[in-house]
Amino acid sequence: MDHRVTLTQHLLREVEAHAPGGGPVASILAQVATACKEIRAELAEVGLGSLAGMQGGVNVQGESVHKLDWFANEVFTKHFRGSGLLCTLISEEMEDIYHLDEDCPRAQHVLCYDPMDGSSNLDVDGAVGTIFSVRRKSTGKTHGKPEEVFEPGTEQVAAGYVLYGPQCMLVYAVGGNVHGFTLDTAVGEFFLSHPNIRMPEHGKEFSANMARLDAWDPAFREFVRNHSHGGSAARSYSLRYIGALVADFHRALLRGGVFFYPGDANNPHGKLRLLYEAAPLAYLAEAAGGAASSGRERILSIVPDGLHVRTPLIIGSRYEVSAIESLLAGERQGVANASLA
Ligand code: AHM
Ligand code: MG
Repeated sequence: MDHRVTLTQHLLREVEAHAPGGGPVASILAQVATACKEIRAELAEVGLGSLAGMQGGVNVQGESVHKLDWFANEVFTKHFRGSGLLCTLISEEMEDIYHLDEDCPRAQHVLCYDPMDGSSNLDVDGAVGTIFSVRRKSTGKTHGKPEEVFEPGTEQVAAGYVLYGPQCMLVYAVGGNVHGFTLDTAVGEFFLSHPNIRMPEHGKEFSANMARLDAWDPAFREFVRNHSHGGSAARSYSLRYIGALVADFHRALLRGGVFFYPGDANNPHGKLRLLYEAAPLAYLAEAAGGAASSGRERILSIVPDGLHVRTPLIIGSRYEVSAIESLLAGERQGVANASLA
């Protein structure tokens, strides 16, 4: 039987080699994987147990909380409290930072995460995910405060996601390398299945909530129209939308193409959160040779000024991301010229 590389073996080798101070980062990612296995086990049984349905109440974003949103967040806090691995947790489900005083003297890192991404899919047995990002804790005045993570996404030292689909996959990036693992449920281990993932230069699919088309910048409508079958562009696309960012991004990572969630007049920054959704996936996309933009700037350059700030997101293959950026830039130029005329 061929030797199979476990996630733990891989982390010890890869993270030590590529991330400064790699040892703790490898342990953090291994602990994230353990937490996600616990979440996955619960997801597999959810229709039979007591975690189906809504928790009641809304989170900091004003969104209804599923019992599994809450459960998944608890799994993370439980696995890291007292572990000595992390100083601070920042989650979509917690308004404030979760500072682990007792772990801080030793721990060197902060974890930003969305424990249950795409949770509206839970009611229909659709794909959901977990997104995670590791940053170094600050040693200055911001230590233990939200401002600790008010740094651009380039400061991330590792990022990744788990996709709870027909298979459970964990994908992580560190030091410009992206690797994917598939959970062998019989063994309870993630094994390397997708080494050195590279995002195709362009793809055949785009992904967006098309019900919002009329609310977006005209540039997005132009992209869709030009790239529809019979449109003016050389390439034409099929539309794919799962409604869980992890699942839609995963498809773009493996097959190429683009996902976008623009802003509109009511929500100029769109829906997706920078620290634990856009920035980690942007880190992965760039490491795999793809791109991620807000339409105005590189996602990894944006400096957050709050834990739950949002950003428009255009992410995927370089060709498609830059095609949309060019249309947006052309539109801004047109507006500027019109105001001068
Ligand atoms: P969530 O983290 O609260 O589940 O919200 C984020 C999700 C993303 O997974 C997905 O890309 C997006 O919301 C879908 O939004 P919409 O239903 O507006 O298309
Ligand atoms: Mg989310």
